[in-house]
Amino acid sequence: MAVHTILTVPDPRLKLVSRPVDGVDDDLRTLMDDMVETMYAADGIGLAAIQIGVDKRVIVMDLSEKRDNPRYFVNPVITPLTEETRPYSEGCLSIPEIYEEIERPARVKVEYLDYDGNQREEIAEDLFAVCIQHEMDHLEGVLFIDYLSRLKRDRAVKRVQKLVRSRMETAQ
Ligand code: GNR
Ligand code: NI
Repeated sequence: MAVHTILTVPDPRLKLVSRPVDGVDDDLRTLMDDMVETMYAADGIGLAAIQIGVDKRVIVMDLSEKRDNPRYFVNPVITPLTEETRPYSEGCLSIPEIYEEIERPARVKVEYLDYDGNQREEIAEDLFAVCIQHEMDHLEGVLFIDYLSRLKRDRAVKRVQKLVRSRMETAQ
């Protein structure tokens, strides 16, 4: 298993529309294992493959307290189940240290293939609903800052660039 570098804005790869996967095989499971390890190393609750530069429709997530319940979503499809929206202060590993309230549908249906390639369907609410919609957006090349005003978005990108540069200097 391997921890990968997480892309940050304004990396153009984060704007790509990810491609559906043919099916779940051992190569894809290796990618999913690496994504979980990368997500844990970065203290995230979710990760889309494009965040490590792979344009496949694959998401991993772990919403458990003990970080011992990784979940895998291949070729996910989301259907909103209500017009009711909920605000949540979102962050993103590709936009480090920026948090903004984003409104999303409160309940969605999620259809996907799991780690073993089995078709599954479930209802997402609360943080699960927030996170799966945030990750689905990554598969479409959309980031939560795209819902903000241009001024706020541009400021966020500049802050991230500054942060990433200062982290680079610290690492040298
Ligand atoms: O770790 C993450 N936390 C988070 C908090 C609120 C709403 C969404 C998220 S997802 C994020 C990890 C990430 O960037 N996934 O794409
Ligand atoms: Ni994100």
